[in-house]
Amino acid sequence: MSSKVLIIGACGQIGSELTAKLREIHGADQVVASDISYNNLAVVNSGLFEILDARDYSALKVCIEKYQIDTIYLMAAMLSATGEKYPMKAWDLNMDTLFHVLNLAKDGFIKKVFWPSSIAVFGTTTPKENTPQYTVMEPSTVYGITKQVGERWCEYYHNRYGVDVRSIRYPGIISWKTLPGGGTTDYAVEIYHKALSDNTYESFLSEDTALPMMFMDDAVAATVNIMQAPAENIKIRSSYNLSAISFTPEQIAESIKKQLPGFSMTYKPDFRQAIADSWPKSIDDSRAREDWGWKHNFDLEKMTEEMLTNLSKSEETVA
Ligand code: VAH
Repeated sequence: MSSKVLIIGACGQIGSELTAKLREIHGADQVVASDISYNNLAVVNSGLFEILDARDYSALKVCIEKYQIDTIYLMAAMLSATGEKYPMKAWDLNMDTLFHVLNLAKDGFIKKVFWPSSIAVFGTTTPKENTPQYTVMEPSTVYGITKQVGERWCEYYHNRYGVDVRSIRYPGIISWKTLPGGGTTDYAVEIYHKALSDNTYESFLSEDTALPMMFMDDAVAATVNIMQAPAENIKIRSSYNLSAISFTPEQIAESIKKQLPGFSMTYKPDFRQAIADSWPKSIDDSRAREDWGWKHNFDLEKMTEEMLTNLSKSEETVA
């Protein structure tokens, strides 16, 4: 029986673009997209799709057996800002789904797992510049705590049960196809939409808040690369640091002004400022580059051009 891929959380910001890429690589009939609702019709209508709540172990197992799934990308999670509003829901969603998938792998129902961690695993006591792969990790958000604990469990299931689980610590991800939801780095997506619609944007982070960021195409490429790498090359089974660019709201605003000279920015930090202040400014991802050949393609200027060009086209389409 041919192998099949299941993406959990396929309608989300990363899940939706990862689904498109995996359908391109494996063929649409080899990829099952799933989510708790049909809230991304591009994903739903372009291949196999299932309504699936991965907190329900039995439902997840039925889906795996129905399609003979052997690889799972677990992209469902409650992100940092929303997680602070609903701590126990964030813990339940982020941890229950991970345990179900790891146990299905341990028990031989699936062969391979991708699970996203985040630079949110780092906290205020972590070195902020060029944050190393191994360092102090005292996350102060529920989201970051779930990612830190999740990394420990991934490494444990690999070492104890031989589970082939692979993970990367995503920075903030910027994309134009699907809006993000509930993240602290979401300002870096909203700003492009507002630049085109209003020619101004009020940032909920202060102008000098540098954060590690990445354009979606690089994030999807990294995800595919780590999953296609030979198992022996994946020497870190907690999660790999990953980075591409680091910028502040002021710097992204300057990048936009080069293409939209009339654009203006204002700043009104909210509760997400404290979350951002607890995270690194830049990341050392040399181990990902050494072990499985990671390299990024998008710098800030190239990302801004890509975002404004595609959003303008999509808004023209909408108009
Ligand atoms: C968030 N976009 O803002 C996510 C990400 C590093 C940030 O994990 O919560």
